[in-house]
Amino acid sequence: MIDIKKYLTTNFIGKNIEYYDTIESTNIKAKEIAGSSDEGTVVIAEEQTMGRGRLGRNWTSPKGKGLWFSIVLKPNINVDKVSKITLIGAAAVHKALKKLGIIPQIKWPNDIVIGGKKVCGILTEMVLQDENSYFVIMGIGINANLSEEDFPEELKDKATSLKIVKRAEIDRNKLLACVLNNFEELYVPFKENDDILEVIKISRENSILLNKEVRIIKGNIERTGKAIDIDSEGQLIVEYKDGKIEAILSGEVSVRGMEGYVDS
Ligand code: BT5
Repeated sequence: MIDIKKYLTTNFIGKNIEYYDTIESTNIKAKEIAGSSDEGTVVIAEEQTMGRGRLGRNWTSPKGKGLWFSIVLKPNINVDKVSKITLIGAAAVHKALKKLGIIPQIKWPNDIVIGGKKVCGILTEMVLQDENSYFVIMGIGINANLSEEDFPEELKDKATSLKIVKRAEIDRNKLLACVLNNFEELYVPFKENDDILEVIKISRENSILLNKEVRIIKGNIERTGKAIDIDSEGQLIVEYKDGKIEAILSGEVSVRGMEGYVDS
């Protein structure tokens, strides 16, 4: 059972919670209810039967073991700024894990990784409301209390959980509240003043990509270069072999040839 009220210090994130035992995907449900829900409404489920990653991938979401949730956001921002919300989510999760005594790494833009294995993924989607406005749904999956046997075979050497890392059961209520508290603190300056200074600092300082060789995959075009920075807009700056520099706003980025890190 998820009950976080006593740990929440937010003004609007998590004030309304829709809690499900089993659901297809919290992102799908959040999209359905976005129009009739207040900003900050959180949809959470004990289990997802069709948990989703980016580009139609699956997200393994076994019952009672993780934190599978989505937040309804209504920022009044241009479409090109939406990808920053994923970085805000990653920074909020990073801060919460640090409080648990874990120092994870962030794989720009949407993964949190511990010891080379993925522990959290973020899927940010937009829902068109009318011609000029849309809502944003940010879904976060955190592997809290999964054991080795809860992961399907193909994820066993790519994924981990907080329980595996800490060798102890995690208090999901405290962790979720902490993520939501951190998220609101980082989201409000962004929403009001387009300020993501702290988010960028966290992204840079904990990046698993910076100064590493990366493979940039866009559709079926693939290029290799070195990740040299995350700029103040949250873009990944990549220097290609031919010396050309590109700022990548979002998209598919794979890490190549890094010891101990298995790409997902
Ligand atoms: C993501 O996609 O990492 C975004 C995951 C978002 C999940 C949340 S849960 C709540 C909300 N509701 C949803 O339906 N989704 C969101 P991507 O970067 O495309 O990574 C997907 C890949 O991660 C898969 O192809 C697997 O290789 C791997 N994967 C799947 N389940 C995993 C898990 N539980 N832990 C670690 N890796 C996993």
